[in-house]
Amino acid sequence: MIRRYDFGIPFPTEAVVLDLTPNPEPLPHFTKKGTKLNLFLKLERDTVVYGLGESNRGLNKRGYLYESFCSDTSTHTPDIFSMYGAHNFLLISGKNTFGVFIDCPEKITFDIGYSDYDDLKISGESTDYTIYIIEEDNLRSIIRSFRTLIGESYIPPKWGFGYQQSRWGYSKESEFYDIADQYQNLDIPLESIYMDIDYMEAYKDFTVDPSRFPNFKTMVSDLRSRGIRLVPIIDAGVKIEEGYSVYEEGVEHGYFCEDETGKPFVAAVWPGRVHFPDFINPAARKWFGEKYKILTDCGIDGFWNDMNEPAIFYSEEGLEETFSYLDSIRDTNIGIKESFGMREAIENLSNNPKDYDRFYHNHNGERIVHRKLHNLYGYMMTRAASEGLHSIQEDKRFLLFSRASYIGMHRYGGIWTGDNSSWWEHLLLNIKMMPSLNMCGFLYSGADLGGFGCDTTYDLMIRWLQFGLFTPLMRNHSAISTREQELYQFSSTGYFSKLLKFRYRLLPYLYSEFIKAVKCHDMFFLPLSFEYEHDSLSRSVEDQLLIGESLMSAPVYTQNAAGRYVYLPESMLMVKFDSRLERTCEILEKGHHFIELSLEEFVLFIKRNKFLMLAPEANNTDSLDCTSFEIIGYSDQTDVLSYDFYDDDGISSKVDLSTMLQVQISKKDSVWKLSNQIPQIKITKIDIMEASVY
Ligand code: MIG
Repeated sequence: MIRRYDFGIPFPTEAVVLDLTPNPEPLPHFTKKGTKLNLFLKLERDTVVYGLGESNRGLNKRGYLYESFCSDTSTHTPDIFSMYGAHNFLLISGKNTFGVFIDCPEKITFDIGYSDYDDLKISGESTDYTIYIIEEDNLRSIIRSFRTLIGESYIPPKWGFGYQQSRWGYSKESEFYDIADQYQNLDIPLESIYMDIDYMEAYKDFTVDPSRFPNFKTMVSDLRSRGIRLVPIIDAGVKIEEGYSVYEEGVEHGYFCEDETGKPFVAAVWPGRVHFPDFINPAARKWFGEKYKILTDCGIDGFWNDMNEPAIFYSEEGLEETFSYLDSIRDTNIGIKESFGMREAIENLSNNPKDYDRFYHNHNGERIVHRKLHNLYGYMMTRAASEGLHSIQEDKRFLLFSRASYIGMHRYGGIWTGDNSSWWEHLLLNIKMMPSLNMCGFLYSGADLGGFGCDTTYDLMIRWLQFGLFTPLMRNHSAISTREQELYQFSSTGYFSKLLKFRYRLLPYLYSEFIKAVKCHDMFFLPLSFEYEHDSLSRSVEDQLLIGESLMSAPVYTQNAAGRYVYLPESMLMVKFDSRLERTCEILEKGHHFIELSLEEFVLFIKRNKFLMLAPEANNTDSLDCTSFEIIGYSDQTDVLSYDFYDDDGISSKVDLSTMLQVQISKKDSVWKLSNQIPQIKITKIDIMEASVY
């Protein structure tokens, strides 16, 4: 059951797709004070609070403070409150179990047992918001219900599940060919190479620098014929430059955000001074979205949208304030106070929340200050891109993901989790964040594997990839001037080749589970507690995840580990892969186990009476054979096992579960065989471990 409560005059964020009538009764569960957002709830000692999508710290959010305020937070230390996304959904699991979604694009603070461990406080300045309360029988049904409310998640093309290579700094044609050569010469799979800001001419959106990319179209098609796609970045800010058509059209039609006086607002990002397209205005959205055609006409079919919180290096007003402060102390005897003051003045130039009070959106002729709509900006930019791409080719799926987001954007694109660092802590954060993102509708997602900031290390890269094997977006990305981390930069290229080929063996299962999760409003990554709700130990497990209906992953995420402890809520089949990706299987009983795993080993688990279909190895999705499978599984006192397998051409927009195949195997005369006729697929080998044998 979903109930809606309106307060003030909520802005139509279009976060939800169901048109519910507001409930006139008082808001249940919470104590509400005043007209500003101010909710209070007493928590039991063992209440677990899930949710908040892209946010810091644990899977259980209890004990800390979080802000929903899309922020360009370059260093994700444990003390930060906001990240790039604003996902105002909580799932409270205690004596009263329910979901709550606060649909409000302004900043919101979630004090989840931080000021007082037993209190939950949700507050904000806004007087206009909608609250949805979702109640169902169990945690997973609450999520399904919430996801029905917010609508079906974005589906990428199948190639979006391949292994992708990115780095800030690739800046000329020869570099892209070189990356492709290095991967292919070493037989390491590669699906795509990303084009970061350096491909543009002076960081101008929808341009390709002709001096560094003299034959761009040819390059795109050459690489494409080798199975590799290029994925360019698009930034939110549009360079102010006479003669640059995007700038001129934007000014002419009034498509940019305006300052107080009605002139296009000036801020600075990579190109220097820019204007921000007013993505709140549908006409501006349409205009900007159609610009993607400039690149799709060159053969591009994937994009990532960046800097759309929006990130600001400085505003004119901010510069003015900084310079006048510096001038004011120039002739003084600069002491401690001024010395710190100077540093602060410079630091406050970028991403200063004051700047969000300095520009305005046009909403049907009504001027609304940016701060009140802040969390919608990245959402509406990505919506513009999605609608634009759809209008370019309606029947085709494009790859699209964003940095900033709000619930609702999950219908238009995925997200990556921004500028993490090459720290072991961020591998763990990646693991914990995935199910939270899924709760909020963001299924197509992943972190910068190997870490974006700082220098990566060989062992971290390996452990991160071993987890990345399972994330829908599997992209290695790093910052300019950090240690290079393309997989050929390390010595054991043979291992990386094997490991990534295994990603392609898994890919049909991942894809099938992903699409089923989208269509059934379900999760792809699940915390153990969502499946084993009555197993109390499962409630505190945050470093193991269920992946679809058959698998559990238990990645190693600590330096120098010789293995790890794993908790099994029921008996499972342990499948351990060695450095050659050869496997050994063993049935393990419910309980705690220490699993030895040297650096080049990892483990996955198959649940009771489930199996996994593995495709043959491949180096990209073009050459991936999704019709021939090996089956590994675990049978506990049953002679029949089945799996609903979904597959399609991976590119057309129509995705329909009615084409799903039921793959059923059964045991006769102690041999497992496919029991139904499925002409579309071939099963080459069946390897089922039976509990009775154990
Ligand atoms: O201010 O385009 O998060 O992935 O490599 C940095 C350069 C801008 C931030 C993105 C990152 C990207 C980088 N960008």
